[in-house]
Amino acid sequence: MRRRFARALARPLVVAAAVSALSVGSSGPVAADRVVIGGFPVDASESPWTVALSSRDRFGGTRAGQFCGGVAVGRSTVLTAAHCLDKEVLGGPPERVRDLRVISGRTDLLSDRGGQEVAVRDTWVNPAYDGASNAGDFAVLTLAEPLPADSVIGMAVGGDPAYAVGGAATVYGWGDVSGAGEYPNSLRAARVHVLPDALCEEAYPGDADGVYDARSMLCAGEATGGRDACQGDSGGPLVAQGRLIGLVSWGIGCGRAGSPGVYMRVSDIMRTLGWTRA
Ligand code: 4AZ
Repeated sequence: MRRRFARALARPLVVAAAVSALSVGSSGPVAADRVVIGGFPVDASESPWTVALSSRDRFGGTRAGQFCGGVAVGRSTVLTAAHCLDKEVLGGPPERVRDLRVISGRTDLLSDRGGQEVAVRDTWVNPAYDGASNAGDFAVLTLAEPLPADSVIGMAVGGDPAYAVGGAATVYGWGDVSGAGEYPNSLRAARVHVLPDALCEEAYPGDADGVYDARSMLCAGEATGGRDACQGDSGGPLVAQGRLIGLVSWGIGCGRAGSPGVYMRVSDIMRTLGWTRA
């Protein structure tokens, strides 16, 4: 089945139903071998810059209202995917979502303790974002209060060796672990590789699912499939050599050979925003 990136997110009730039916917590047997897709459990302290985007009003309280990922690049600045703030996802413009928050430093979404929840004071969605091609899929959130200084990750500037094809990278999130709507309660990570642009250009030449643009996007996963981001991971970090290189954005399905994950290229986000230094 071909699955567009925003489908599950656009139907929050599907997410809520899947959660109560499946309970794929880190203690469950299902979670042991399949995770983000093909991943493993991590503690939030190992990636303190990975945040959950949350609205309990919109997505229900079971998993603290988590619906997307994000990454702290400044104490009060979080990057996420533009499609996470689509009106189809949020039911209206982001400023109408009264309880839009980021949750930082919390591994298990079922626990009300650990880490902190910080209100989003302002949202800026890239005006060039195009939901048809998936171009420009990033947004900037400004927090009402700063996160601890050690919760911030540095961004890899253009030309950083962290972007090198073949390099190891890790993606983090609370997204679907199977591609069938199984949302874990605890944070996961998957080890992937930066793949040649040609693989994504071949996989996504420009049909209804999106167009791979090597300048602004980054191709990652495993050529043989198996490890990948999935629904609910969007906006979260792809990290290589300790620096942020990508934001989870889109793809067809999850973990399938021949359909790698597509990420926003962080160096291009920086260029667009006029951020010259990490
Ligand atoms: C999503 O909807 C999503 N396999 C993110 C990444 C991929 C697919 C879907 C890539 O958040």
